[in-house]
Amino acid sequence: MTDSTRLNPADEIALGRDFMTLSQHVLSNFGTFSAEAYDLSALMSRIGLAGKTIARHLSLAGLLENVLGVTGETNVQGEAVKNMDHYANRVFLRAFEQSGLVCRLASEEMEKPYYIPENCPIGRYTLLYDPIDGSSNIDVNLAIGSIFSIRQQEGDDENGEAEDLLQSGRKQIGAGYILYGTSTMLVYSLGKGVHAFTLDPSIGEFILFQENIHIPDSGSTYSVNEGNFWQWEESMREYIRYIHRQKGFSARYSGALVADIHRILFQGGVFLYPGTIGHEDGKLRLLYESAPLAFLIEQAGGRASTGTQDILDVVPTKLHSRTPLIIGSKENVKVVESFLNK
Ligand code: AHM
Ligand code: MG
Repeated sequence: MTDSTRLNPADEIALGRDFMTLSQHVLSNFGTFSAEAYDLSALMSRIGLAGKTIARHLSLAGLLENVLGVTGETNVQGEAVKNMDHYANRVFLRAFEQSGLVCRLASEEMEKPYYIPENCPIGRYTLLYDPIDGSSNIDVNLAIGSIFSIRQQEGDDENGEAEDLLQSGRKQIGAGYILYGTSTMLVYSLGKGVHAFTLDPSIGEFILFQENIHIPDSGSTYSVNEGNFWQWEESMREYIRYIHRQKGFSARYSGALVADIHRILFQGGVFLYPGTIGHEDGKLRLLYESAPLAFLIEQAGGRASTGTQDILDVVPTKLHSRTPLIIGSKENVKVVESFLNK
């Protein structure tokens, strides 16, 4: 007689893998079945749903109308809004309507936070996000991402100015990104390590790819837009000249921060977006780009700095504040800082 509870070893392994889904992982990562663990598991699951919906839409770009191209509008940053920016922003809002989880969302594409009043009595969290990171890659079918940051909802923000969000990145309770690349991946941290998932489209689930990722302490990739060379401070130029003289370094810059950070998370190195003449704080926004990635990279054992201060200690003056970003392996970040602080 065969034991009806057993499969052959290969099937058992495959089944075990398929059942470590994102929501399951959040629960096991917490190690408790507390209300908070269930809330955050449900919240991550909704973020995953937004990612799946965006990935599906992107896979049909060029076939459907209004996936590529621009809407004709300009966002609060003064940038042309792409159809995908607009769509992905709406996807996140819809994913959290009637969820009871998130009272308020704030994103790169909205001047002020978006409230979901029916969620507020019980929704204890604020979600900050960049719906599409690397927008210039959309129309040429290259990798792009979404970035998210989870904070506790504090106060009632009566005037809608989100002043309670003007606090350092240490206030984040979770962060991560979704990478729409050759496969769709979701990487998250809730302050207990960094964990990566790959979307299996055939079952519609993010399945664990690797947990407790540790970024190498140093790496040989540097990722920066060298087209800005003459717009930088001399100290930054000196660092790049130094890199050019080192053996074995490779430049890798994709135009999407999420994709570049993903490479560095797994292989080591440093990503830089320094200030430029007239834009001393650089391009990247603190609350929903730099701070969440800093949270994630620190959790993986790396560092994120403005050049003079840890990114997670920077207090923004407004919702859409920008900051210079130097992020990656701790040894590489230290070398950059040594040039900038000479
Ligand atoms: P976006 O969110 O509007 O796409 O802007 C952020 C992107 C990053 O993904 C990328 O690293 C950077 O802007 C590229 O900017 P540049 O073209 O100036 O190098
Ligand atoms: Mg962005």
